[in-house]
Amino acid sequence: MRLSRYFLPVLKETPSEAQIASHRLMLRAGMIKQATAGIYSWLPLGFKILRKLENIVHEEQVRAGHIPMLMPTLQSADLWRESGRYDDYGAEMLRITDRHGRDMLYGPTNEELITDIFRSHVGSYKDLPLTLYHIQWKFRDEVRPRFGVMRGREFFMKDGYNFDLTKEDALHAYNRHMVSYLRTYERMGLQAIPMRADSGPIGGDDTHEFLVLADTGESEVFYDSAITDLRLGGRDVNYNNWDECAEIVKEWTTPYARTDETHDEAAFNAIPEERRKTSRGIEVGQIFYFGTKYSEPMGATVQGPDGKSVPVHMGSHGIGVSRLVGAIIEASHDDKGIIWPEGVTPYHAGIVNLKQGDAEADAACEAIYASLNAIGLEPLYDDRDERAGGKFATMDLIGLPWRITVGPRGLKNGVVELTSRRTGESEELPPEQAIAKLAQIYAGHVLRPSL
Ligand code: P5A
Repeated sequence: MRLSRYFLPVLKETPSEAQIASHRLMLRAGMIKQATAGIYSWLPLGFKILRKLENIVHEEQVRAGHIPMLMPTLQSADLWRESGRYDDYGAEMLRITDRHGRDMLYGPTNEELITDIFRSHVGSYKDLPLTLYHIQWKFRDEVRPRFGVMRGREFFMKDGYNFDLTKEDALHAYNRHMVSYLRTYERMGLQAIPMRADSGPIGGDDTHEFLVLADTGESEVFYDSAITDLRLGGRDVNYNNWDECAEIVKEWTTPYARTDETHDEAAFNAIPEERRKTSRGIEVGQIFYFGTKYSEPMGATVQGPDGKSVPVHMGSHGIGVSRLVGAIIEASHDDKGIIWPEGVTPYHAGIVNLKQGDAEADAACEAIYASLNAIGLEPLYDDRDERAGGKFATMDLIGLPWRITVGPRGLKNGVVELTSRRTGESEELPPEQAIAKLAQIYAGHVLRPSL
């Protein structure tokens, strides 16, 4: 992409309404624009990152054997009356009446709708286990939408639902989801810690939230610092191996880690003092096992091997995809702007032409631009006729992890400058070597042509 032809409305001033770094930086970097309280338009740069995160979520879900589909945003109130949640859900549910006077709602979650699909089409235990998921907009009329996309009213969520014959099968689905979520966050360059939590309006006894530690998080969390040393390291998990999944879950859930809702002071105090940590956290996902809470009232049953009809065991699993954009920025920024991890960066490298209009500099930039594209990387070329300082400031603000700076002085010696956004360190290299280095850096990442 050439910056002169892109739509990147960066702001010079810090918007006064933004209280936390991610909100401020998303507005300044031209990623989002508020449409109305808690509802945002995703401008091209923000949209590109949202799609990248969505792709990673899809890939990890499909890898775990879960099946993608798409349900609508608007739902009929009737299904929610069947489960008993229409009245329970309260003011957070946006209720709408259509022209025929029918009660509708903008879905805050999809347990009812998916249970209706299941009961309409599945009748035998032989069709189990089954996990369906989608990534779709949700609406919750939050009392205090704030912090930009972190607590929006409209937000983008991956929600998955497992259907199993027995509790034991459903607990494997729970473990499988926990492991797939750990892999997902890790690919996004994040450490999200599973913490025992409260199930709230979704229900059930077994639930873990995934929290990214950050001072600006809305939840208070208590944990054993030993948990922050754990890594999956991209481990290629075999999801059909129940023991392998259970072992990973055990490793990640044994150290104490809880949100304030389930915090147990006595258990916390049993940890050696130097490992006892209290912090704030951003909830980027939550998984639930709730047994037959929905299948029983809604009649989602299957015929078991003995011919008897039994309600299925279910769980649901959510990832806050739009919230993750803010969470990654909270975890990775500095005074100058965002610092995208390589796995999610909207463009792999920026190209800054220090002397636009200079035949040699322009030609060198064009050649680098073409070479990066040819190896499947997406460069963002700042080809505007602007001062170098302004170009650097924009690149730093939008946070591409690597920048290639091209100027007549370097070209005289046959070199360009390759700079890391994270460390600020620069190296002078011939253009081919800079390209080869970027190819190496991104070798472990899936490079898909993205929007
Ligand atoms: C699990 C999937 C559920 O809704 N039903 C289907 C279950 N869980 S949840 O914890 O309530 O939400 C899942 C994740 O969605 C994100 N999230 C939000 N993101 C932005 N703004 C909001 N107002 C908001 N509310 C929830 C969180 O990341 C949460 O973990």
